Amino acid sequence: MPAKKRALITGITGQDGSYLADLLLEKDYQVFGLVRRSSTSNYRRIEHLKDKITLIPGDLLDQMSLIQAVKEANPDEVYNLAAQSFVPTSWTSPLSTGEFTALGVTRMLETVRLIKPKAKFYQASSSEMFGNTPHTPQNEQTPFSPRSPYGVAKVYGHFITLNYRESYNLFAVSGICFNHESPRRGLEFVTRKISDGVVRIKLGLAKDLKLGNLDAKRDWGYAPDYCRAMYLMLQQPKPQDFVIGTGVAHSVKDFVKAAFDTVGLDWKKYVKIDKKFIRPAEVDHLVADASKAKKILKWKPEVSFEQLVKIMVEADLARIFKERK
Ligand code: NDP
Ligand code: GDR
Repeated sequence: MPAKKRALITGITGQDGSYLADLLLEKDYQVFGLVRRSSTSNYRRIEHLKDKITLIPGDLLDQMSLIQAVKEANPDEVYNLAAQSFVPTSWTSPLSTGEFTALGVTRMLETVRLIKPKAKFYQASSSEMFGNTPHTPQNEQTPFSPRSPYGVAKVYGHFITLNYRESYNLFAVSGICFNHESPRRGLEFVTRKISDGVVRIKLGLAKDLKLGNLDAKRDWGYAPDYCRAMYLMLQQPKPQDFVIGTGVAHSVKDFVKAAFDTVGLDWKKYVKIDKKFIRPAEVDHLVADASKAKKILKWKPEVSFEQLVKIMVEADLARIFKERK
């Protein structure tokens, strides 16, 4: 029997890391996940996988821990998903965001270069790198114009990945993913904040939902679809970068309306604007041109915006209902 393929995922406790682990296990990989210590366990997204994966302690800030992790996992594929990923936090903690989200990528690349240069490397780049670009839709050629310390850090991570590919001939690629959501999305991101808030209002547990800018537009897709694209990128004969998104943009208001409609409530009665959630600089409108991924990876999203909203609201309904019992 051929040996199983081995994958190391950084950020395995996050939304994407958990779905990617599900996918790679389905494909019969041996999955290793880098986990950093925190005072309380943060394994809820991978609880169902704990007997099937190997967790390795480590931190993007600690080069030695990364070296140990790559030695132990001896991976064929490395997915670098770990980052400080919440845009507002990047203004309150710009330096640590730079350490995790920018320099952390170099630490992972250096580790791979030194310990396992044949491993294929995926970097989680972001549509936030496009920021306030005047070009719509955005593809692999669109110039970057980031609007937050997070966006700036991701641009660094993107270019250092490209540079390691060109300087050292590593199979290192970036997926420029647009927003992707799911019932496993962190509660601070707008879609999950809305699906959770709507359910709380419906069940009489909250009176209103406080949000920031309702006019921003994003290209929202379903996280497992994007994890499939990450996997496909590392199965290609040559390393190259891809934009991943649905090609359809909706405003935050559209998401709000669709979510309230799902439970039969009028959003205008419940949504309040709170200045606290308005950002120092906004990214107004992002929408993907993923035609390269469609052509080369044969990738397309399976879940529509309307289905996504329904999946998220219904999952929060079921969860909160269960918690209350
Ligand atoms: P999450 O915020 O859900 O997960 C982030 C992960 O990074 C967590 O597992 C977290 O661990 C880990 N992490 C953070 N700092 C460190 C560190 N210093 N050392 C080790 N691990 C660390 O993000 P997503 O799953 O949503 O996103 C995955 C990646 O994709 C991120 O890089 C994000 O920036 C990027 N991205 C996401 C998009 C999206 O729409 N979801 C779109 C484009 C890019 P812990 O549990 O300990 O906090
Ligand atoms: P984003 O996602 O910044 O695009 O980054 P987020 O869901 O935080 O914001 C999307 C848009 O919603 C507006 N908004 C609010 N946002 C939050 N979080 N909370 C609110 O109350 C609120 N009200 C309005 C925001 O202003 C913004 O315009 C996500 C992250 O996953 C990044 O890591 C990733 O790189 C990008 O998506 C692509």
